[in-house]
Amino acid sequence: MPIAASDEAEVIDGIFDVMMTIGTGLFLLVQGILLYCMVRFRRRQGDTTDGPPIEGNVPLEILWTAIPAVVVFILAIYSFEVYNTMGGLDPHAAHDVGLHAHHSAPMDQKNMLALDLSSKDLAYGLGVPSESEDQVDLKVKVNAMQYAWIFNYPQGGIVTGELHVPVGKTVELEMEANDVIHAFWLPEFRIKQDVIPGRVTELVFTPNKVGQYPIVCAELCGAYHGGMKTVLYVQSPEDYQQWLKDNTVEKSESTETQKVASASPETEFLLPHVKSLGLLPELEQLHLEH
Ligand SMILES: [Cu+2]
Repeated sequence: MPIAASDEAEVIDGIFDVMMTIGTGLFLLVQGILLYCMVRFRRRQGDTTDGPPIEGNVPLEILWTAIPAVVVFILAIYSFEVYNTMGGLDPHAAHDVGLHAHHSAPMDQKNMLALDLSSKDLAYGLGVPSESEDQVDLKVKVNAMQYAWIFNYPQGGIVTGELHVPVGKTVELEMEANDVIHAFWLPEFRIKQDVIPGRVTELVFTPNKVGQYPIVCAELCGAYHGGMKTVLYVQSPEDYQQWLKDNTVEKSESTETQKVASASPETEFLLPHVKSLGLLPELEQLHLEH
């Protein structure tokens, strides 16, 4: 397994360990009995008789039905508990999310209607568990498109192709796709969520180790699906503040020169997409005025 770099990863690894232990135990038990029987009941030299005609054994059949049934029942309760602990039953209502308002790309009537209707529905994904003390410290909007991830920070007008988050803080991603279904997958955090056009999904997680982790698209989304990956930087609070400061768009700067944060050659190509999708609120305003 890759390292467990979030609080959620530890919960998931807990259930994985339990399943692995049960599976290994059953494997050894079954193979052990098999090997024992091969030796104990082997044909002896000179024995040409038939074996006893056994046509079934009710107690034995009850036993080997009951054991898996109990195992499955325990795992069902345990996994439901894990899902609940991770906030699977507590996603926010999509109408708080407000992602829909930012669409300025040309869109036909049918799509418009679909967006309107979906805004009344619940978001899917992982929220903050209602009984937990945690609060969301940082919200980031995520747009998925063939074949890139775009992250939109509420503070500082930051739009970036890489995700930066501070360690130990609870992060909420509000995700929507611009074209087809994608899936946001963080292997080191053990979480994955579909990202769907016209519908907001969310993920809440708390990174607990500073480092760089891959963000991978886990839903076959087209010819270059395999290249749809980027990096999650989990930073110390100081480094994160510094990154925010370095990338905050100056208020005085003209909207035309607004930059994609940390515009490396790799992310620079996103700029025209970001503009045409109206991801920058100021830009949206500009369109309305004309
Ligand atoms: Cu994709």
